[in-house]
Amino acid sequence: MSTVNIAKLPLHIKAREKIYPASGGVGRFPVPDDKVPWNVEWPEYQPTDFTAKVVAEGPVWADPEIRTDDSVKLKFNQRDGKVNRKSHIGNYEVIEGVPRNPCGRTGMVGRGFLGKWGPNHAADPIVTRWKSDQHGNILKDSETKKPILQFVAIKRKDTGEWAIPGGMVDAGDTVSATLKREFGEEALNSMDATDAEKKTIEKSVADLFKCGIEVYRGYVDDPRNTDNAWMETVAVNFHDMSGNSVGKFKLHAGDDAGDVQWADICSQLKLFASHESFIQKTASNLDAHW
Ligand code: RP5
Repeated sequence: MSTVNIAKLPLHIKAREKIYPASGGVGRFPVPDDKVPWNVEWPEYQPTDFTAKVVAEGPVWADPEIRTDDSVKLKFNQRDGKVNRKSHIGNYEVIEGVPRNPCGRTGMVGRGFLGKWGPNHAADPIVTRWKSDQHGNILKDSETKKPILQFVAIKRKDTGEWAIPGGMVDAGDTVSATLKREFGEEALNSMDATDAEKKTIEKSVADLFKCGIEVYRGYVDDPRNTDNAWMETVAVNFHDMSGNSVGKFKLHAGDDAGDVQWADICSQLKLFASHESFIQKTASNLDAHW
């Protein structure tokens, strides 16, 4: 695979946010737009070194500290046992044994809350249906005259933002298994349904997830990214065309209402990381209102 061509990647913004999420106020070294590319000389750059305690303690999902321990040999830019250290976007640089973010400076070194050095792979299931009234008529936007699409959105606990219910690909796991598992864990588990209803829902999900359309594969502008660890994802759209499958299930219920919902898709949406762009692409593929 070729080396990453940074000129083709969008400028990361959320990966440079002043305060690192859920860190209790850890700040990044401010990086202006023109200093993001690594090929711009910047001797004054002094990134914050931050690895969250939960990562440094060495849980199974995290790599060891490679900057101080020479005995650890991770195989970057390739499959390393059960861990996929290949990037979706090409070979990344490894400087003095440590991977370097292909999208440029973030104002922080170490891994923050990310477990892996280099790419941390995720999968994002975009489950959609047409918005309809109580008679089943599809609703259109009054200005664009295009049908309104809805997607299953969850509210993230770390940043409080709405997001696609994605998750990390576990070592040895596949993207397709992760898509289904994360949707089940993050969206369906919080539904107010009986066990029998849950069985029906699971069957509908299994059928719907048999054919999805890949919407995006690559780098995610995630607020947890650092100079040495970053998120990548594969986002796949599962559209319930008739609304009779997953689309007929009510999502928010119970006391915790609002944590999972069918959200209307339009250009005013504000979502976690790069999720807006995945949703916009989905709306465009289905010729829906944006
Ligand atoms: C984002 O982080 C991905 O697009 C995915 O939605 C998510 C995975 O992280 P966790 O939700 O498991 O924290 O970059």
